[in-house]
Amino acid sequence: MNAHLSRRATLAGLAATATAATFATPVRAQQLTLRMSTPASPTDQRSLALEQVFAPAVRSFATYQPHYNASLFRQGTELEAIARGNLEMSITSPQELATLIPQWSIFTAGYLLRDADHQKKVFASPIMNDMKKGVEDRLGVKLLSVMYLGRRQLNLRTEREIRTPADLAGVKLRMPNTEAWLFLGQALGANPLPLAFTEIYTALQTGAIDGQDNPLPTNRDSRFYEVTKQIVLTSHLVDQNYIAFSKRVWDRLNADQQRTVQTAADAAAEQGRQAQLRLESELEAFFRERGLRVYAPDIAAFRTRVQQAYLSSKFAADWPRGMVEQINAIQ
Ligand code: KDO
Repeated sequence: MNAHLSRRATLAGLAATATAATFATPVRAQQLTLRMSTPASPTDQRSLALEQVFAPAVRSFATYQPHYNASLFRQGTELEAIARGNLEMSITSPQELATLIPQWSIFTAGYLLRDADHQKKVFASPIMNDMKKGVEDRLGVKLLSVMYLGRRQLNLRTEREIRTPADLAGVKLRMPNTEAWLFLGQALGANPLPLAFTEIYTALQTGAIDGQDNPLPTNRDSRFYEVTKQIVLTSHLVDQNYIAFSKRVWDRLNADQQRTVQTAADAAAEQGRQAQLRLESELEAFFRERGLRVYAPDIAAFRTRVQQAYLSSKFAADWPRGMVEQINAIQ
């Protein structure tokens, strides 16, 4: 806990230095390389959208340089890298933000956001202004746009049917390595084990874990279907990522360039969102053809248990007052 606090304080200091050191001369193409680090694969729809839409839009003043499969920075260390001035962009998540700014854990709660449209409207709404400003001020990171990863589903190598959270007792469920992610695994009724995204396939293959949770497009892209037997359609989290951009770099851009970056990020996020939605609607059939069982459990039982777990958790104490109700009210 103390280590956490001092890490937060250090990052706030770094971000302040970053802002003070900015200069306003417009940036030229040869000066600016936008290194983007992500654990995602190059064929993930978010990666494709950034390459196909974002990169060409900013080409006159910036070179977009993606690094996939966590090859530049380890999963979960990217925000710190941006805060320190060692990285320009990442695809971050509320779970990563929550490790540094606890109020962000509100978006790690299962069964809160309803769907992709709700997610997009919530991110654009004024209730997010303070949250976004907090990330800029404390980490030196601008959250440009929200990217839809999809509805997370359980994907298991075991055959036992899962109808309710009780059926997950003892199931070793891989989760990303943050406190908020591990809590989600526990809230679902499983025994959560932390593991980096890039290690999932081998862990499923060897039986080090019984399963993992990710949206259907990710399960296909990373070929998890080759080493699992069933997908349980819990839809427990409408998962979101954010295009994270260094505020230090942003402040070096002129107003036109800033507008271009913002528009390009929104357009890339939209392309990615539509692609993920299309894939989600097609992929159940794909997995069934490959021999997996794909079925819906008792979703009400999962929803009730997960929502109760979050509302009575220590995380909820950090959520901005009234924000759950405000999120629910956005149509
Ligand atoms: C994962 O590690 O399961 C996860 O889906 C978590 C997301 O927040 C996101 O970081 C994603 O991995 C990576 O981008 C890899 O697709």
